[in-house]
This record gives sequence, C-alpha cells and structure tokens, in this order.
Amino acid sequence: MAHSFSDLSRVASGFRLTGTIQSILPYGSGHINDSYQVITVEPDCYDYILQRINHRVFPDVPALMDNISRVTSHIRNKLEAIPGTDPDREVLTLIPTHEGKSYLIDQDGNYWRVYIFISDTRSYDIVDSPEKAYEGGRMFGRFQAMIADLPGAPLKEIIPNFHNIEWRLDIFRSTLERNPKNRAGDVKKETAFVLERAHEMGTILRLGQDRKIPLRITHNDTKFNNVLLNQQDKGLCVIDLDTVMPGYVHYDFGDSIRTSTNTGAEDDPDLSRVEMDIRLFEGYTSGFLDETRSTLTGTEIDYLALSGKLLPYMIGLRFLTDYVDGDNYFKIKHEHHNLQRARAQFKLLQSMERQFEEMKRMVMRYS
Ligand code: ADP
Ligand code: GN1
Ligand code: MG
Repeated sequence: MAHSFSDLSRVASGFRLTGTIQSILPYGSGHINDSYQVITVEPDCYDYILQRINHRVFPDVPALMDNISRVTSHIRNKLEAIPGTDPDREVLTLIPTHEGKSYLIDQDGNYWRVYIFISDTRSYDIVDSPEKAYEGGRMFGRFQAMIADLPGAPLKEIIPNFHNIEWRLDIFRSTLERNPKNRAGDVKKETAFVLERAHEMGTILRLGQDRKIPLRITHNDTKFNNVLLNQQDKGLCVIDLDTVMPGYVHYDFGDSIRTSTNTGAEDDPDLSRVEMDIRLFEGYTSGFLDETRSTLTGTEIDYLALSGKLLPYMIGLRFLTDYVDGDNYFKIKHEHHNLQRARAQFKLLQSMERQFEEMKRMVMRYS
C-alpha cells in the first residue's frame, strides 16, 4: 500500500525531528519493510530514514524495538569512549516519539520508527572488488565483537526458528503438500535439488544442538547492502538490525558470503552471470577474520566455508517456499520473481560446490 506525502508527514511529525520537512520519498531495496528518506530544508539539520515495520513478519514490534535500542545504545557507549569516532554515523541512532517511545502506531495500526539518515554513504547489492568485500567483512566482524558483551537478559528471539534449516524444510514440505497455487508441479527440479542436499545442510544446526559451537549474538541479515560504506568505500555503519538475536556465527558469515561473492544479482534472470568469485570470498573472509579470529573456536572456523553454502541454500529454499505458497512473505516485482530468486541462489550454491576445497583452504589461510 502506497503512503501519501500527507500521511507520511503526519507520521513523521510524531517524532522529535529537528528542521522543516522538504520531501519524503521511498528509499532502498529491502524485501520486508517500507523505507522513506525524509529530507529537511535546513542544511545543518539531519535528514532521516522513516520506516514502516512489517508487522506481519515481525509480530512483536515492542520486543524488536527493545532489542534494537539495547544494541544501538551499547555500541554507542563503546564508540563514545573511542577518540575520533563519530557515533551519529557509525551506529544507527533512533529518534524517539514526542512521548519518548522508540516507535509509533498510526491510526491504521501500522508501526513506524525513525533513524538519523547517515549521509554521503554507499551500499552495494553487487560487490565488484576484494577491497570492498574486505570492508564488509571487517564491519560485520567488528559488529559481532562489539555486541558480544551486551549486558542484561538475552535478546528476544524476534522470529523463532529463523535460521533453523530443519524447520524451513518442514515448512517447505507442508507447503508443497498444501500446494495452494498449484505451483508444486512447476518446481520439481528445484525440489529435487533441495532434498538431495538436506542432510549436509543440517550440519551446522546439529553442531549447535550438540553444543559443539556456541550460541552468540548475531545480526542474522548480513546482506552486503546492510553495511554502509563511506565515499572512499571504507566501512562506516552496520544497519538493518531487525533480526539481531541469538544465533551461530555461521549464519552471519554465510549470508555475507552469499551476497558479497556473487558476480550476479540475488535474483539474476541470467544464470550465466551468477558465480561465486573466490577473490571476493578471500576479501570478505580476511576482513571478517581480522576482527573475529581471536574469539572464534576451532570448530566454528572449521565450518565457516560450509556456511557459505548453507545460506544460498536456505534463502533459496525460503524464496522457493514463498513461491509455492503464493508470494506472501517477500515483496515481489513480477509473478515468478521468487522462483527466479530461488534459481539464482541455487546456481550460486552450485558454483560454491565446485570451489569448496579452495574456500576451505582460504578460511584456513586467514584464521
Ligand atoms: P530492509 O529491512 O527493508 O532491507 P533497511 O533497514 O536495510 O531495510 O533499509 C533499507 C535501505 O535504506 C538500506 O539498504 C540503506 O540503503 C538505507 N538506509 C537504512 N537506514 C539508513 C540510515 N540510517 N542512513 C542511511 N541509509 C539508510
Ligand atoms: C530479507 O529485509 P531484507 O531485504 O534486508 C529477509 C532476509 C533475507 C533477505 C533476502 C526479516 O532481508 O532474511 O535473507 O530478504 N529478512 C527477513 O534478500 O526475513
Ligand atoms: Mg536491508
């Protein structure tokens, strides 16, 4: 549903913004929330990002916002103690409502929040150099290190079973059985592809269940475009904190590998463009391990390369499930978009399968 300027400015006026609103325009390419850039007239006032939180995907918005408030305050405190840092640009800053809350509910029951807009940055859907990949790895690795000592109760599990591959496979099987849009017959090849790999892809979950790898605080949506780089392409800020919650390090490493090493787009219709570029893998891995090698266990490191394969598999499976289900979760741009996305993810996985020994060697080299 599109929101008019007057609806959006009414919502924005519920927050403690400074300056006069000049425009509010759709922004970014996320699949879940609706984001708008709020530009103010005065050059010395911040611009803002106004977001409508997808309430269907995130049913417990108060818990979600509590997680984000705790994580951003914790990082801000750390940055403030480091000379030369700029906390308003290196961590997301929530703007409270006039009542002092971190989110607002409008008359239609939509949930909204506002962050300071971090200006003069770049984010990439496709990465074209090992240096950029390195910066992404360094930023997500540093994020992990910074929140490792978050005080207080564990963060809430915002979407239960989010990265539980057994659960994702169960949902896929039951969606195929329900077959609500009569699409199960069209995805037989993809279904066979998924089922052939199901056992291998349960490895990391089983390591966790057997307590062979620790549960950490993870970001859980480490798509490369969820890190902002500055104009010199140096890492600046990790964004999109909706899914920060307990998880295994493999989920963060793997999702970044999925998005930072792909020479094609996440949904590329031309599968010949989709390959895993080992130079980008090397860049990301060295950046990530520069920040985390002293804290990761030997077992965690042993399975990092496998996580590179797990995430294209898991996200591809989620796209495929949503396609069979009739496109109820991810925003789509055309009728077969989710199937196209799934196919591109599975092509990426095949490319990784061919290069897996090299991926493992590279992790060992930098660990
Ligand atoms: P989604 O969950 O829909 O991906 P994000 O929180 O990642 O939503 O925001 C969508 C896009 O908006 C991001 O990819 C980024 O380009 C931009 N963005 C989000 N927050 C900020 C911010 N505080 N400053 C500048 N750009 C931002
Ligand atoms: C969604 O919100 P966005 O676009 O950053 C999804 C991720 C998927 C990603 C695939 C809460 O992320 O899990 O990996 O799409 N977020 C949620 O591009 O489901
Ligand atoms: Mg995002």
